Amino acid sequence: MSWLDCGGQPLDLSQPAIMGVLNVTPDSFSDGGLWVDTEWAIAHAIELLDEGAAIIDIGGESTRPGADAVTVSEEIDRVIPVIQALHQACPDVVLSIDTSKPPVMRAALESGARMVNDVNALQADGALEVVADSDCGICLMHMQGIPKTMQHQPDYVDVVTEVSGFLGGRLQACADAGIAVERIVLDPGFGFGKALQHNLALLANLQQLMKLQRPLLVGLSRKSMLGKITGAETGDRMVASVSAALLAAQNGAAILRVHDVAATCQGLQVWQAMREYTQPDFI
Ligand code: 8Y7
Repeated sequence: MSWLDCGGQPLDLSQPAIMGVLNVTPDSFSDGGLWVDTEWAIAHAIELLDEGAAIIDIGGESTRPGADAVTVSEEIDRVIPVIQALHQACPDVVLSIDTSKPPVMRAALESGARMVNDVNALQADGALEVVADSDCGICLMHMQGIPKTMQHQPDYVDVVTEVSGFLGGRLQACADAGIAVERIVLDPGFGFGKALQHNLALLANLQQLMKLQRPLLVGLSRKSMLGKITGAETGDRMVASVSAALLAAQNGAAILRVHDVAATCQGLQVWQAMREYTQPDFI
């Protein structure tokens, strides 16, 4: 369980790996569309890699609460030039395509992406087939509802059991489609149709999701739950984000999806030093 098969190459997960967020959207909620230009996107990706990211997650459609959908061609026009250029500049880096649209997945995989990050867990028509036809890594995320309305009234009887049940079902759907389990990582989907108490229940009980026997990816970076807890605005949540990432790592998360890569790496170094001291056999 300490590696993920991404495009035929193992991604080491014996220590938590950092997935750096690269938004190529004009309306993305925390970067405010700073990185819309291809050249700037590439420069930012290289910065994230230098800071310690193992994966770059490239997204062309904002999934922030209330965001409008974009068309397939618009999304392709935004992300494909960035993926092609990054693949050429850094062929060994794991590039992840953040999309729910099968044609965008296919175009990205053909351009060098080695992972699909789907907040819709491959439920779109044809999505399972695109991933089954390739050898990419795949992140299956839980969401209740759709981005436009998901935060209106999140509703669960037992959020941890329900998220776990959903992810188990999608794991089975992948197995039925012929996708090797070694390629799959699971994500509870913090903030995707979840109130603060649901997010906290999931963070505190990540171990329960580990019973599905797949590595966990978590995205807590700059999210509104951190704003609710601290009162800090989106651009001022780095300390809260790093703290949340460390708590997730402590509770078993294998991949941390973050905006502030350097700060998260620094936090992880402290956590790892303590872990190596207390559990030398664990390394
Ligand atoms: C997540 C994500 C976002 C997450 C995975 C944001 C695309 C909102 N959050 N993908 N995407 N997990 N797998 O805050 O938590 O960046 S978008």
